[in-house]
Amino acid sequence: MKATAVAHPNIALAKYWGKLPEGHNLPAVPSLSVTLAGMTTRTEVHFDGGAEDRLTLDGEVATGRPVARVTQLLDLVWNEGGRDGERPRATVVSANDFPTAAGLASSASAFAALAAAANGALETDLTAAQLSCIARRVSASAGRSLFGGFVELPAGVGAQAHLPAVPLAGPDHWDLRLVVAVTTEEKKEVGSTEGMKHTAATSPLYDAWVSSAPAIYERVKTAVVARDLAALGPALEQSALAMHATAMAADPGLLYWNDVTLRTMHAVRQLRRGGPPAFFTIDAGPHVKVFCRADDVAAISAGVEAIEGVKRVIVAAPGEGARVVE
Ligand code: 2P0
Repeated sequence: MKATAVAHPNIALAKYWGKLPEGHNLPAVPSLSVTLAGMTTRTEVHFDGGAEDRLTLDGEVATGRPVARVTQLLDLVWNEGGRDGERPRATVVSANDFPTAAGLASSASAFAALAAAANGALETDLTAAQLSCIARRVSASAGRSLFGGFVELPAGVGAQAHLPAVPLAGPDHWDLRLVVAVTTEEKKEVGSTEGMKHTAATSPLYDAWVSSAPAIYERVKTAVVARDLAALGPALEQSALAMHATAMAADPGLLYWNDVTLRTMHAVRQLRRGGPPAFFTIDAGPHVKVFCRADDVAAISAGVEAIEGVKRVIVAAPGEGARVVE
């Protein structure tokens, strides 16, 4: 009744932003991500009974929504795994070896690790696809971290509950590097769940985003399959900028960028003029994530580190999916 699993964050090359109104946390647009090596969430689940589930995150006892999401996920593993009766409550201890404020989607690795650990502890023998579907229902991007390498999450259709992410190519498919420019040590103001709900409800650009995102995603996918960075770069920048433009047009507008975010985008475009190819993406926060070839990572990370206001850089390569380690 006890197991430990690890999982890694992922960064979307084609962004997910917005959910279908039907429920089950179904994405309104398809996304494509790369799971990262190096940064790890390690989660132990022990179904040791008691009145309610308990969660310790990075050494601190958590309460409220994070615990409710843990309970939701553990209930799903119990039910989908075909276990009957009352689920024993669990003690969950989770820790990240990377800073939560660095915009590296710690909810993705957290719920992927939790799904894998719960499946191990309960011996429910759910497949990676089933666990991906369960994690996706709690946090959509977490569904992608069940798999390593390059991973797709299709858009939902209607009110289907079953929608797992799908592995496209393993971590060895393409030796890309991600250079994260950390632009502030402050935590972001508006969480993703809340931000996308607000965008869908109030942005006049939301319908245009939903109808245009699939074509951008197809360009990203074709470029990833062909390992074509010159084709991937413009598509991944367009995906991020279209997502942010849509969120900025909400009422009131969501502005995830700071001055360093904007300066870094311009500097990355300047760096690649005559230099090695490098392209940026930005999630629901102020940090800038720059993709480049492994051979160019020293030059690109030195260039990014030198941008005024960048606090530090983190470099990551494609990595493995979630797995039980104990
Ligand atoms: C993504 N993001 O595709 C996009 C781009 C952030 C910006 O998925 O409400 O934590 O839990 O499903 O998955 C972050 O949102 O949101 C995210 P929920 P999630 O990576």
